Parts: sequence; structure tokens; C-alpha cells
Amino acid sequence: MILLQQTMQTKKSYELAAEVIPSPRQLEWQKLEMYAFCHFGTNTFTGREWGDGTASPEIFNPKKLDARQWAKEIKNAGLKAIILTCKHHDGFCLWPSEYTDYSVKNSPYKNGKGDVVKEVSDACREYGLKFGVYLSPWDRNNKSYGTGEEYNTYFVNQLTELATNYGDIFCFWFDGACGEGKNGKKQVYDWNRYFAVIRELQPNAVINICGPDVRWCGNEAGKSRESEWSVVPIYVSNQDFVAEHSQQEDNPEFSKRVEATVQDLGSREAIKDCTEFIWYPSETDVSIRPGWFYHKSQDFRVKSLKKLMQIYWDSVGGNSSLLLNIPPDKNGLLSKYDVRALRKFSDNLRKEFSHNLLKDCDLSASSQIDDEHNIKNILGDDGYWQCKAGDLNPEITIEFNSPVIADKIVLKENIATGQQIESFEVYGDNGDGYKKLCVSTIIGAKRICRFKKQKLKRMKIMITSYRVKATLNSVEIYCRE
Ligand code: FUL
Repeated sequence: MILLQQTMQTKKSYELAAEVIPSPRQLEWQKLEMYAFCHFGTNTFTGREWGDGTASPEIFNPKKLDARQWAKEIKNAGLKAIILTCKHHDGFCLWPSEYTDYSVKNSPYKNGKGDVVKEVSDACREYGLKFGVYLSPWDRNNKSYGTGEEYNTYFVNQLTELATNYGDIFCFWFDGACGEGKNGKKQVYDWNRYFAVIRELQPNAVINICGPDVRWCGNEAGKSRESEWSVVPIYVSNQDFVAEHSQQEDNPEFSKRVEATVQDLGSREAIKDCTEFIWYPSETDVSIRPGWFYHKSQDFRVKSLKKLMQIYWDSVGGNSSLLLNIPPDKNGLLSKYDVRALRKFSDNLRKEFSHNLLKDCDLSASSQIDDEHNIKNILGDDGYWQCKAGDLNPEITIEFNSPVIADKIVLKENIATGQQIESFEVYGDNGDGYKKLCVSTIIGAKRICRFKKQKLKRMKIMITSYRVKATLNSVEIYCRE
């Protein structure tokens, strides 16, 4: 015991951070990379972003609702899941909850016999997508909100309905927004009770934002940090910390704001006084149009391909997953404007990543800990490379058997054993000497670096700084078609 304490004390904070690894559920989630949000509810019909819980259920009447159309478009776009706003802040439930009258059961939709959660979760399964639940803790309709225990039980009952009746759920997404209810009171959420219910009923699901598994990137504008560390000090997952930085008012401008709150969460400097760390990877949530809910007036303000690509490079290409909101319209369909933008986006991604050029080549590394962690592992799906502990500037050389024309490199660390690489550089040579192609900070689950399209005979990756050990799971090289 005493010995353990001594070792703990002598370890530097970055050495402790280097030991933190993801849970199996976080590792599974990380593979998704990109998935959809669908904001849908009374706001779709009232034109609001934040309903106050007074809209009549009578207004909810999507006449052509077709969740299979959502799933089909989202699947074709290469996204891997849908998270549905089963209940937004207004409290209206898209499923016939037993615990409130404020739901689809009192709407004209299918004469009160509809269940949108069921339709969307079924469509997801049919199209091979995962299904996730957004359930707003803030409820502006329920009279028990703000009373403490009673509302927490109401919320737990709703969570239980959703976690029991709709098959596997990959994610529960809890918003940081928290305001007053009807009675002017704010609720004290019993997060631990909520989490316990989820862990019991859906043990594989990640709990995002106001939850312990996935961290909010900190804004709704689609801007990730230059260095999105997945290992951060433990306080970052504190729900009060998250809520403090969340949207506090019904302000349409919020989605454009890039909050310059805490830009550096994980560098050696940022963590130097910390001793406790968690694996808490970033998620970038952003809407394809200005609002989270569909408003006809925004049909011509759908994000351009250029903007969507910028968001993709920053998020997926910068160790943050991308949660892209595509809100169904009043008919209950994804609008043609959003579908057009989504298709352009996915067609473009296919062109950017048509085939991996890193195949026929000789690979060498300045060191490897043993033969099991051979550099050749970065070419395939099995295993990973790890340098020797004493190798302070690990270098990997790629010698192409015949020259390639390339414009980007994709690197992945072996995150199952943590995140340790702090910076690296990539060089290319076409016979006239090595030239620098890119300089970058962290890698994590994925880092995409783009450079000017050029012919290359060989490439070199230099890891310029790392914590304790450096690993690579894979390296891929691409050229836009
Ligand atoms: C915010 C909410 O207030 C917005 O309405 C939206 O649901 C967004 C994803 O999260 O905190």
C-alpha cells in the first residue's frame, strides 16, 4: 500500500494520463465516427426552438411520417446511427408514455395510436443503423418538475420505458440545458440514479454530454479543438461543469457561437496539477441548418458542402465524433434541401476516400517493442505498432513500390491502450529530398492531415512528442478522385 502511494506520487500527471484507457462501450462507440441527430416534436409545428410545454398535442400531426425515408438517406450518407429527440425541453413525448398525457397518444397522429420512437427504432434496425435516445431532463410541461424526488422518479420511469421497449440503444444523450419548470422551480437532477438505470437496462449504451462516457465539444457551431484529447481531468465530466457551459436561453444565435471556454483540456500544461483522469472523448454536435428543429424559413440556409466538409475535417479528422442533426419537417420527412446537402456531402466523402494507397510498400520503423508490435501491423486490421520506450523520436518510413499521387494521410492510434501521441510531422519525397507535408498535434482515434496533391516515392512519419509510449493502429493514404 505504502509502495503504491509512493509510485503514485512520483508519477508525473502526463504519465498518469497515459495510463487511462477507454471502456469497451466507449471503444464500440468510437467506431461509429459519424451519426445523425433528428430533432422532431411540437417545435417542428410551432416553429420554435424551445417549446414552453403549453403547445396543444393537437398540433402534432405529421401526415406523411416515414421513418424509413430518414433511415435510408442517413444510411446512404454513411452515417451509422440516429439519435431521436424522444422528449425535448417542452416535455412532449414521441412515444405513448404511461406517465404523462403530454404525448403522441393525445395527438391526431394515427388517431393517438402512433409511436414515433418505435417507428424510428424499427427503421434503424431495418437499415442496419444503431438507435439512440435524446431525453431532455429539463421538462417544461410536467408539473412535478422542480419538486425533486417526484420528478426524478418520473424521469426514471420514462428512461425505463425507453430502455425496455425499443431494443438495443447505443446512446442516451442528456442535454446540459436546465431551466425553470411551470412552477418557476429548477430541478435537482439525480444523475447517479439515471445512470444506474441505464447501466442496468442497457449496459452497452454510452451516456453522452451530461454523462460519463462522451464529452460535448463545447459549442454548437461544429468547431472542434485543435487538440481534442480523449483523456482529460476528471472534473470535466462533472454535470455542473457541462450545464454551466450549455445553452442558457432560447437564443437562435447560440448555434453560431464558438464558445472560447476551455480550449485546452489535455496538454501537459493543462493537466499539470491534476492527478485523476478519465477517458472522455469528444463529440461535435451541429445542425445541417441554423436551427435544431425544422423551420421552412431556413430551407435556403442549409449548410454548404464546403461548410460540412470543414466540419468533417475538424471533427472526424481531429479525434471527435460527428453528430449531425437533420431535422424532419412537418410532414415527418427529411426535406429535399437537407437530403440534397446530405447526398452531396457523402458523394464527396466517397471521392475523398475512394481507395487506400498504402498497400504495396516497404515499411520500416526506428524501433518496435517486440515482433508482435511490428510496423507492418499498421497496414491491416489486426494488431498495432509500438515503439521501444527509449526511442525518443520514433520514425516510420514508407517506401512505395511504385510512386503514388496523394493528398492526405489518415492515422489512428491504438486507443485500446490509451492516447499518448502529442505531436507528429509527415514528410514526403519524390526523389528530390524530403519536404514537410504536415505538422500536427494529437492523433487519438483518428487524425486526417491534408496536403497539396503530389507524387510521392516515399514518406516519413516522425513522432515528435509522446507520453510514455507511442502506438499506431493504422495509417492510410488517399487522393481525391
Ligand atoms: C441544446 C438544446 O437546448 C437544443 O435545443 C438542442 O437540443 C441541442 C442539441 O442541445 O442544449
